[in-house]
Amino acid sequence: NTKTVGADFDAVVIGAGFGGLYAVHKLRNEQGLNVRGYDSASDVGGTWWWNRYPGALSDTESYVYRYSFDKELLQKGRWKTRYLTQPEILKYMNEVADHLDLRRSYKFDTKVDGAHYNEKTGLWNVITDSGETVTAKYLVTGLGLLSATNVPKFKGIGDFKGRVLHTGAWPEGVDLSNKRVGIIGTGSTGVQVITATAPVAKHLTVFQRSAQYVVPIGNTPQDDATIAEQKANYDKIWDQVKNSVVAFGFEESVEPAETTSPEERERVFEAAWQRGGGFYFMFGTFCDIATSQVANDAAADFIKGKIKQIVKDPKVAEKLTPKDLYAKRPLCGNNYYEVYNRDNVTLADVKADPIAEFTPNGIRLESGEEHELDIVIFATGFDAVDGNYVKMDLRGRGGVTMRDTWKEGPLGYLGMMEVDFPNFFMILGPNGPFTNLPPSIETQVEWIADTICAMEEEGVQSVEPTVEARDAWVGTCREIADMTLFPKAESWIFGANIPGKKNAVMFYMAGIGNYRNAINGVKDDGYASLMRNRVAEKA
Ligand code: FAD
Ligand code: NA7
Repeated sequence: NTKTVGADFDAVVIGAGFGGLYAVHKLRNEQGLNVRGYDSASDVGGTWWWNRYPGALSDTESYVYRYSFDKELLQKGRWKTRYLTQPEILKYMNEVADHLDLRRSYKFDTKVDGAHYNEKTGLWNVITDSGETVTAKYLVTGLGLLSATNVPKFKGIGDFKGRVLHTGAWPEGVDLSNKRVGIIGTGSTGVQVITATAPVAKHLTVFQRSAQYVVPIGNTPQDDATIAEQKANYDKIWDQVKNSVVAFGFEESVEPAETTSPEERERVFEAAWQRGGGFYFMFGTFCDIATSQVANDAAADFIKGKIKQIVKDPKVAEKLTPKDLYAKRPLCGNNYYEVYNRDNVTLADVKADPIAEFTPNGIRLESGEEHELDIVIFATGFDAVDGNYVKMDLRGRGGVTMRDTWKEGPLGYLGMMEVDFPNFFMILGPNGPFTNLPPSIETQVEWIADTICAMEEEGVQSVEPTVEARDAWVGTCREIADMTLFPKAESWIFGANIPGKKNAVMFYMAGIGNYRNAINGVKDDGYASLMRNRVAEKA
């Protein structure tokens, strides 16, 4: 019962994370389209299928790290703590897939190697590594923006007798207890895996390239009364989230630190430190930490003071003290700096003394110092945002490749579309919102589903953005990003973590509320910024 004449499916959806699953639900269950899903993972979950490392959890609070649309599951749900751990999120996503009967549309353990648009048929040819090629009118990609693992190359790694693991492709059954463990990387993931490993490992060596600002996470148990209140106020909560900036469930501060007295700043920062939460510390305390040097210094100095107080060895404290701005993805952890007071933990500063090579027994630094290890964990992050897109052989009109279109950095219209790629819809593509992600994913999937619905109703054969609209959107994203301090810090947010990757704007940083207004404006305007080909006009 495919509606598109001559196609195997109306739509192919790649990915079975939050994005892909919701897209299959909207297009298949609500719009009656014939949909095929693919994921290279063996089951649903996306990020939460792959990232099973010890300590993995979401640092968005439990009641807003979920879909807003499914009230039935919400009423059944019971989260134990303020944040959900990886097994809890994976369980939730399995419940969603069961509840909406999504699995039957998927082929798992199947990677999509490429997708080519055929101008004659107006269909996408989707090529998989199982040897199957299928055709579909619409291609919806939920490939994940933090999904393509970044695995740095080190000399001698093949000689290492121990085990090497990446947090983003974590196998079942790894036992770190009583092992000599090395962890490379101290980003959001590193902080989680470090704090979880230190208490169980025989010895932990942390290889830190950049020191980080880490505030407490505050993962407290959630009592029944709090959960009952969250359930009762659900509509109000989501209304606030979807009209906010970072969509984390708290009201962003409107008070500037610049004009606040030092005593009051200290009081506000201390309260936020006690409360916990990385995004809260950056956006819930004052409104100008991400934009004003003075405010940023104030927040940074407060955290630096905490490091000095917490870490007993002044030399270690110095190594842990960041030298750059507080303008990367804000981090939080469970007694992170306290880890370095433990007798079984060593901090290796690999900015001062870089990793020279892996040896059969461990890692040798340039100074000659060798760390003997049984297991090395790469917490080295991801080729973020466009990584999975340029890995695939994606070809649009006239055979133009996505790799080529994005060779100077990823572009994208509204974070969802690209010029020369008709009927191609990305979930969390480049230049989408920088927020707690499930509400942004829902926002985008709903817009994509509405657009497809309008096309079907009006007999539109294909849509794609105009060059002018795409360039204007990318320009807007650049302008907004340049109003913040984020471009001045080196991180994955601008592609700085991958050697050779061009610095590019990759997010719309004006918040989810403004983003929703912008994309709904395009819809309300009758999609004037899109080129739409009608079947009748083609004939
Ligand atoms: P993903 O969940 O990444 O799913 C993408 C799927 O696409 C994957 O399963 C992948 O196998 C599949 N895929 C990709 N390419 C192909 C291909 N060519 N063929 C077949 N399948 C393919 N976000 C927050 O908002 N708050 C948090 O606290 C938070 N914590 C995080 C912690 C970790 C450790 C990580 C890695 C990410 C975190 N994120 C967090 C971001 C998280 O990725 C998103 O919240 C969300 O899960 C993204 O969902 P998605 O469906 O867009 O992509
Ligand atoms: P991040 O934030 O990119 O962190 C990766 C870490 O790995 C960071 O400390 C890097 O140091 C370090 N790194 C990367 N390559 C190397 C090499 N070659 N040598 C030494 N150290 C290295 O990734 P995460 O997984 O922690 O977090 C990404 C997002 O995913 C996060 O926002 C969560 O939402 C989940 P650097 O800072 O570049 O000096």
